[in-house]
Amino acid sequence: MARTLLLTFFGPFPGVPVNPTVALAAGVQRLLAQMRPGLRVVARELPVSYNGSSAALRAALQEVRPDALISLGVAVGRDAVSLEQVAINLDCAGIEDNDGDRRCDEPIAQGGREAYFSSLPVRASFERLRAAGEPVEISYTAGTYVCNHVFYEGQRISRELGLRIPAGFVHVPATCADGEDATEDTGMTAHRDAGGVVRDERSVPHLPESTVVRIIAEIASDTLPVAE
Ligand code: PCA
Repeated sequence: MARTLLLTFFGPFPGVPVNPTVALAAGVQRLLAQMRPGLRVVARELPVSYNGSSAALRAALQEVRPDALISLGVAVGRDAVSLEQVAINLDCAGIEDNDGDRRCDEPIAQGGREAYFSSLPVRASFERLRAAGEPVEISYTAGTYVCNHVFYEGQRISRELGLRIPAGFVHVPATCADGEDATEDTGMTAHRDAGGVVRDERSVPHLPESTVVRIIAEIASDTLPVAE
């Protein structure tokens, strides 16, 4: 039976008028259809909302019952694709979510575990991709905004639904079309709470979209390897 990957992505949020994960998810779906024809990829947009993302993620997990979950988000200012290692039980950001909800030091799940580690093959994918010269890193904070929230909820809700699946989060830098100037201004703001790195607002690092698509497809393929 074909195995299924649930790939989630986000739309715009304050400071990010165009979220690169929309195009990346579509690109990953296309590339995996070639690379791994036996793998079914369901891509779903989640709202950039604490409550809304939990509800949408639960509905998607219940409906799709995937064999793996990879969630994507942008962290403006980073210069490598980040395999996130740890999700923490905390919502706290200086910016509102898209429902106008601003949170400070609130637990995601009252009485829930303080943290979850990614169950994607983070170290193995990182080592393999780095050896191939790809711009990747392991990150130990996914921030405290909606991306960390979704990463935490992916772990918590999949367990609650009895799904024993690899689940994790990949943060991507700003992207540019292939061949475009990699430091072109995109009108994006780097928010530290959203995993961003605030250096020089005028020179946000960008990676070519095709590079990021390739890296995410490789991570997906490592997560659900071809059955023996
Ligand atoms: N990045 C934000 C939320 C949505 C997104 O793409 C974050 O890193 O929290």
